[in-house]
Amino acid sequence: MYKLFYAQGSAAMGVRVILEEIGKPYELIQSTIDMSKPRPPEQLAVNPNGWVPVLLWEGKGMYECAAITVFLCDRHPEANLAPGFDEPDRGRYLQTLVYFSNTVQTAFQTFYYPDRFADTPADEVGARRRGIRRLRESWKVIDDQVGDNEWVLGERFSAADIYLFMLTTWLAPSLGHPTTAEFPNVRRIADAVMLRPSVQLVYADWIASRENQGS
Ligand SMILES: N[C@@H](CCC(=O)N[C@@H](CS)C(=O)NCC(=O)O)C(=O)O
Repeated sequence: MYKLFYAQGSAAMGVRVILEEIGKPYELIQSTIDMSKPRPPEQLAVNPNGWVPVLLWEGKGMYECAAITVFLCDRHPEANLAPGFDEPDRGRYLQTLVYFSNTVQTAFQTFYYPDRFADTPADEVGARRRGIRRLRESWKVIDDQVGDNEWVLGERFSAADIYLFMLTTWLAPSLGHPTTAEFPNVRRIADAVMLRPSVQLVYADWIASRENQGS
């Protein structure tokens, strides 16, 4: 049985979608991304950084969303969420997951956690502004990479598409972020991923609030 330290709106939601797709039993352990609230000690024991997702299984634990994604998809090849070691798309799959993690997510962090990137509170406004510009730059690279392809890897759906969808849900145009309308290839994939039952379940609240806003 997998256990996932979880918080609404966080990167743990993408991991939960993958667990749903795999179809094995899992348990969510409620955590938080609220910086004023404590994290469960069991979560901190695995990830002293205090962020989610954190996955537990068979007495072991790990963190980092991209690493958990690779780990779970390799452990459950029957779910067909990732190219195998010798398949031609394996390189692009790994490249995209790592790029999402170290470049697109870092752009989001620069905006959402500017104190981690700015030396003084006064510098945080600039960090946020740079974060928004970096979002534009890094999403454009993905949009160009996708081009006319149906999915991130071309004709084959994969966990990289789920990851892409999760990251698009963090774009907040009301806060000055770009909208997915600027990245039509990304948007096409995100819209298709949203139709999957796993995503409808995990993102039900997000999908409902988006529909209420008429977007
Ligand atoms: N590099 C980590 C980043 C995870 C991350 O930033 N998680 C956020 C929510 S999306 C979080 O837990 N924030 C609260 C905190 O940093 O304490 C990953 O990809 O798993």
